[in-house]
Order: sequence, then structure tokens, then C-alpha cells
Amino acid sequence: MLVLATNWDFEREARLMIGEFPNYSHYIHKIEEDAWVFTRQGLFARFMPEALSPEAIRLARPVMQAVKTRVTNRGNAAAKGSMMPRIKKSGLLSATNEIPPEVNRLLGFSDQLGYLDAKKGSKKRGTHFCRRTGLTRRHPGYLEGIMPAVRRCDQLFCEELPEQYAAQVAEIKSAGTFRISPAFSTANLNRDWQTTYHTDKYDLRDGWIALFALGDYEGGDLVVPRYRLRFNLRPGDVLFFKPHEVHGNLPFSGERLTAVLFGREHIASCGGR
Ligand SMILES: O=C(O)CCC(=O)C(=O)O
Ligand SMILES: [Fe+2]
Repeated sequence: MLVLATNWDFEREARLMIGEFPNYSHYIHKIEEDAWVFTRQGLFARFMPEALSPEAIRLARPVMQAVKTRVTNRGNAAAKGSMMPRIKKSGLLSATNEIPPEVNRLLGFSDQLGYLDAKKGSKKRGTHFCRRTGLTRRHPGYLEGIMPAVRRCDQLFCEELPEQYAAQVAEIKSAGTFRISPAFSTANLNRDWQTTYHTDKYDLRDGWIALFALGDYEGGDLVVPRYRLRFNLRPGDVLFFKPHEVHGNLPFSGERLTAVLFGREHIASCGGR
């Protein structure tokens, strides 16, 4: 087991690289074994190779392979300048920005399972109301397929990071059934998408995520430039970390499927049922 305490801290430089691709000069520590990673700010990551069972992998993989949604709204993770005004049917430019089809065709696929929160304080229905994600509604079997992997991640989170787990569960407990497990409300599924440097949005402010990978690929390591870290995430591995630090992927070949389990920022205000 590796216990790494790094003193590197390139916070400002990392922020400036948002929207750019990681490269091989952005890390010093390459992490590929069971590891705890500490920074000057405290515990940052817990890496657990081969943490998912063959059965959990077998059930989750077809669901993750079925993600067909193009990326239209994650501009930072898609590349600098990728968001631009939508062109309305009238030919005029809309006030809404999106990644246009000509650009998103070059990216991978991404969609969400589980639950979405309402904007804080919003009483409006429609997209402002707590609800299942569209993918969850359209394909009721999908969530079931990833649940063994979700339960395993939740259990490891509880065992390995008990304090952080207790805080996260307490924070979203009142969301009740708007959760996929005690600590997570939502799963973001990515297929064949090399993210540029970004921080995750819509997450609990101080939350932790579980990231796991499946598929058959080479490369795609997750780089965290602030702390000069590179995680070599192989199929079946689980990485717990704080997604408000800038991170992105190195290039890869093959089929790379990842799931990010997290708590939506306002999910607690949904109220349980
Ligand atoms: O696929 C990965 O390794 C990272 C995905 C990620 O950072 C995200 O979806 O926010
Ligand atoms: Fe991310």
C-alpha cells in the first residue's frame, strides 16, 4: 500500500489550464497501486485497484455501453471555446450557449442515472423540480444494472473514509428516496470521452465522488495538475476524490467507460418520500 504525502501545490496554474487537455508533463506522481493521497490541505484521494466484483462489472458494462447522449453542456470538460450560441430555427443566435453538433460529434458520450435536484428555493415544476434523470425514466432497468457497483462503492466509501462518508450521508439524508445509495444521489456515465481539465459542477460543495472505470482500453489516466498526480485507472478500479480540484484525462484508445457517483448540490432540499 502506498501512502503519498505530496507538497506540490499548483492551484493557480491548474485553474488556468481549465478547458485544455492534460499532457504527460503535468504530473510527477503516477499512482497505480492501492493508495492514500494526502496534500497540504489534507486527505485528497483514496485509490482502490480491482475493487469491483466480476458480477458488478458484468451487470454495469452493458448499461454503460448503451450511453448514446452527446455532450452538449459541459464546456470546460469538452474544450475551451466549445460552447457557443445555439442557432435558432429562425437563423438568429439564441441567448443559450451549447456545444454545437459539429463539435460534439468529435467528443464521446455522457448521460446521468439517478436523481436531479431542484434549484435551491425553487417551487417551480418542470425542469426545476426534483426528479429522476431522463435516462432513468426511459430505461428503468439501467439503474438496476449499475446498482451492484454503486452499492460496492458506497460500502467502500463507508469503510475506508468513515468521517467523510458520515458527513456526506448526513448532508443528503433528507433527500430520502432521491438517492441511489446513502452517500450518492446520481451517477454520471461517460463513454469514450477524454475530458479536458475541469472541476465538477452541481456537486455537493465539499463532497466526495467515487469514479470507476470499465471497458477495454489503454491510457485515459486521470491527471490532477494542482498536486501533480496521475491515476492509472484500470477496469474495475475505484478512485475516491474531491472533484472540485481541476482534473482531466490523458488520451486513450479502445472502449473506455467511466461512472462518477456523486451527491447533487441541492438534493437534500428535495425531501424524502
Ligand atoms: O472519465 C474520467 O476518468 C473522468 C470523468 C470526469 O471527470 C467527469 O465526468 O466529470
Ligand atoms: Fe470530472
